[in-house]
Amino acid sequence: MSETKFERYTVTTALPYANGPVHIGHLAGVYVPADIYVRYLRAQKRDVVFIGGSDEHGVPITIKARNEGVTPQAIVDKYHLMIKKSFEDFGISFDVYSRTSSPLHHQTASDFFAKLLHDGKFIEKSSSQYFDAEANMFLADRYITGTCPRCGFEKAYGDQCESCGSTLSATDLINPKSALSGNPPEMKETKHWFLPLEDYQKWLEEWILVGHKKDWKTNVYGQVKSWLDSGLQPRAVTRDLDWGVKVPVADAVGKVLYVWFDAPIGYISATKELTPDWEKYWKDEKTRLIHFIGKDNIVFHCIIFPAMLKAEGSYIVPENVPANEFLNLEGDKISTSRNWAVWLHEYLIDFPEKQDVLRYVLTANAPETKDNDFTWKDFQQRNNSELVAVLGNFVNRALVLTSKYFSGKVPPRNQLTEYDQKVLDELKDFPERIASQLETFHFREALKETMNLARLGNKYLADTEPWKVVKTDISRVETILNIALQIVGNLTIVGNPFLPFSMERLRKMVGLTETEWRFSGDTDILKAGQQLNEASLLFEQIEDSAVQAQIDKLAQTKLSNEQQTKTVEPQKETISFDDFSKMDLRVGTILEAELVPKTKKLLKLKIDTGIDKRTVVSGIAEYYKPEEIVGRQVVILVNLAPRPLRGIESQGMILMAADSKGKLTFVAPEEKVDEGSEVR
Ligand code: B3M
Ligand code: ZN
Repeated sequence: MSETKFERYTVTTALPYANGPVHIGHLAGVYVPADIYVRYLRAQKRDVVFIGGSDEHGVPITIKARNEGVTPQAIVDKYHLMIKKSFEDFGISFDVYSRTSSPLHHQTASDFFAKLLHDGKFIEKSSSQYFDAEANMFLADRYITGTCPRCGFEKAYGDQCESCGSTLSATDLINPKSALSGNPPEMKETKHWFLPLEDYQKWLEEWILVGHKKDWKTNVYGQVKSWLDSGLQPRAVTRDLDWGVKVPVADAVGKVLYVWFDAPIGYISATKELTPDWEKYWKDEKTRLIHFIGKDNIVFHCIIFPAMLKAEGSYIVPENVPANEFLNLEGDKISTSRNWAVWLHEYLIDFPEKQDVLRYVLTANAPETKDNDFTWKDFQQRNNSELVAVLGNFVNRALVLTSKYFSGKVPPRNQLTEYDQKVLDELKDFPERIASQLETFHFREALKETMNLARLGNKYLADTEPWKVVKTDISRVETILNIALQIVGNLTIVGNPFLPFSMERLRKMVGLTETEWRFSGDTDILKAGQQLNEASLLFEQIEDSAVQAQIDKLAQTKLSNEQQTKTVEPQKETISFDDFSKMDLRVGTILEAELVPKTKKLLKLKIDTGIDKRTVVSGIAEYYKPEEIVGRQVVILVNLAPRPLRGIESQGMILMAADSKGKLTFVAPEEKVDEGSEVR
């Protein structure tokens, strides 16, 4: 299993934004698979650099800093250290974990931009952008709020409405306001540099659509294809902002490189930080460049960054981008702002020494081809019935029996039965199969195969029953345990990329030091006569109470989120009693109700007001089904001037209570009263 074309590997992982801690979604999508891959490559003695770092620029960081009244640098310092430490503690074995606020990165990104500028690779364009005169600042989309044109939510952002989920552009917002001063922004001309992506369209099509149809994941390939099919456009690579890598042009005051321009260059700066010999990892065709990312980063890594690298001219482009889909948590999208996540640093405190359990669960359930769900019950189940019951149990039985019958010395292998031979043959095939899954980024499958090796061992012991045979045939027991121990020995190698902490402990128990892949498949990996060390349990049961505590913690989060999103409208202007009494409010009974044709929200109601029976059109169809409300009493404003709605004259208005999310519910008398009763 050797790859002839490539001499070395550059493996990068998406640089997490340093504005919050890392959660299980990041881990499952990017860092765990990348770490497994790199540990495997190292076991194959391939030349590999494993690159990570924090992405410390971009608007969300400046917003967080402003909200907390600190500098952006203070924000990124805090989270960079926190993220770096939790990766270390979790066994993500980066060769370098850098950061994009470092001077080396600023220099590298700035030089990269300058070279492209010098080579005429950019177009310069002026356009009108929102500007806050009081703050003297151009406004990034996130700095503008206003009413969503789609759903009417009043606190939508310039790039997105968090109420209805629509993607917006800042100029779509109704009544836009600057988040800085609260004033309506003005439009002002500003100049930016654009990378004309359309110039790279042909080349990208050749390289990816033709060249990588077979070896790239279908989710990645599909996204790239749809971008290319809709035609690439020039993309702005600079921004008006005071946080980031300064645009290296004399008159570009207050302008920085767009975060998505500088961040991927961070991979290069980090490699420079790691080794003076960095160029061979970036500029030699014999290097295999692999980007591990989540699906939301595909366009940046498969189109924009490659176009940048191509424009620069001296770099290689990625050979594969095995992007994952998303991991949800307990059926809900993971969200930093809603605190809906399992945070790595908290996991490490709540489950000390259980890094491998989480690594295992996130791999076994990895969102490789579709979004997947993490649940605490599944976490417990996979620990208890897979890690403990299969892997841990097998290893423990093999070691404990060896200790009991042979004082912990590896017994010799005597006469083999056909079954013994078959098991040994199967054992020999495992490493190759696991390797080929790992080479092609099928980490779930690779892990499943690894567990199947432990299953093979369990079944072998169950079938051969050494604990019974021991009474009659000790020589047979020697053979059985020798074979079981060969499986244990092999597990320490093939299991190491997935479960590095446990496999290190296991290696100590059996006295192995090597993790090199070439020692796997060896049916004499543990030599007869070799003394084993004392065995201890590899995995422990996780009790109900431990997962319940996590479930409770999430329930608490949900509760406090609900409370936080409840916003109360401020009180309106004072009115006189006369103003109030102009309204004629009556109790009526709904006689008939039907959906207004071709609408989703409107019901046409026939109401007995006591005064008459009249038609009212009401926007409540999302909350009430027509058949449910016939016979109900409601409060109706009867002297509202009639108005046509969808061609129907509405003669009054039903009173509804509306919460901050717009949910409507009837206001009605507590007990049945006569139609026409006044409300006052
Ligand atoms: N920080 C976005 C993200 O964390 C971004 C990745 C940069 S990779 C060069 O999803
Ligand atoms: Zn909306």
